Amino acid sequence: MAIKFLHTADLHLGSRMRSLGPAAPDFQEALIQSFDNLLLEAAALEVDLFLIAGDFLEMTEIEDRELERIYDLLARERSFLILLAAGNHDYYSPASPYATVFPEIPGVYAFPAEKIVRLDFPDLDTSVWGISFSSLYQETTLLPDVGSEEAILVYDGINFVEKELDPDSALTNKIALVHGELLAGSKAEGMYNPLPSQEIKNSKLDYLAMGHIHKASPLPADDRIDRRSTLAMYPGSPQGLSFNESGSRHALIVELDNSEIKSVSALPSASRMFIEINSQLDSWQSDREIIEQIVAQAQALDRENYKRHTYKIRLRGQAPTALNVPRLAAGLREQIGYVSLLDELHPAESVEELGEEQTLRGLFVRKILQDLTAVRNETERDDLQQALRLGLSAFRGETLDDVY
Ligand SMILES: [Mn+2]
Repeated sequence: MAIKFLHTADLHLGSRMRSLGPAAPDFQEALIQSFDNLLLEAAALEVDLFLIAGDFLEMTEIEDRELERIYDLLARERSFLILLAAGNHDYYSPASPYATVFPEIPGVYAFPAEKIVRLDFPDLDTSVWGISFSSLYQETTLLPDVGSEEAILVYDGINFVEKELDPDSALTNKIALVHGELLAGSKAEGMYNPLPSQEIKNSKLDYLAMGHIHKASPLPADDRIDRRSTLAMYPGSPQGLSFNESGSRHALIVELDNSEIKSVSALPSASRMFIEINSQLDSWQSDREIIEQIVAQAQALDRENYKRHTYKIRLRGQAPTALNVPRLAAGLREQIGYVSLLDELHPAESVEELGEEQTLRGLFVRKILQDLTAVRNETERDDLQQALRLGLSAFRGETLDDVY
């Protein structure tokens, strides 16, 4: 029988993201918003199961009011079940909400940490294995494989009912849910549940829903899926937490039919994005022209929602005369929201002429030009060009404390 499920992980709900400064509250809210959107999309797509492979909550940072909101979202009426395995940021303990409040929410199941549990869904002809982290670290492999179960629960449409252990009685579609680090080969060394790919390959699972790595696994083309092997995937974080997780993010929608993967597709999930833009400037450009150019670049990436994102913009090319970078940043904030500017501009003045002056400025320019002839890489060149430009600004008597 065919089933459809959503696979996500690493939501880190409740993360404070302090490094974002004034943008932090917007992104804290975006985390919860993105989860809410995923629940709504899952309903629209009529999935059977919603799988969360750990680091759902940022347990040491989450506020009680956020937890209440998440509880309300989980308790909202929906047509599918939510299954969760805890990771290193939200490990399962007797005091964790997974053990205290979650069991009261209908249709939500958090796998315990002390044993591998198999859940049977006879109506879906599907069994799901899973286990949670019990502490920050998990140095031995926990792969909830077919046959490794220590308890079986059968979903009767309302409750999970314990059944006698019978490993051979698993249903046709076989899925496992776990947080861990995928390793190449058969070596199993790591702090966060090392999962050797050889062991996964030898497993009897159809699909392994993983979490921990925030970068999504590449999507396999439908005609390239090895249907005799286990497909192990990371969906990546559905909402970026920093500029290390820039651009669009997604959850996975997987269709499984009689133990065969039919399709794996990406469901866009980020309500706000981290976006990096390089903008090439010319020395003749006015402030208005520069702002128009950068706004157009942001719009080209997301015409509808470009004002919701946060931007890191690298200014490159020739520095417009007496450019005031902080004022430019303020002008951009009026148009596109949170912006930080990285000044990587090159000086536009004729430095060779300046270098012939018998002045302190001439000496400074000659020294930099000499160093520039010996640079070993682009970074060194950019640094020297910026030093030259800032130095020349200082000689013109401009204040430097607002340059960044
Ligand atoms: Mn993790």
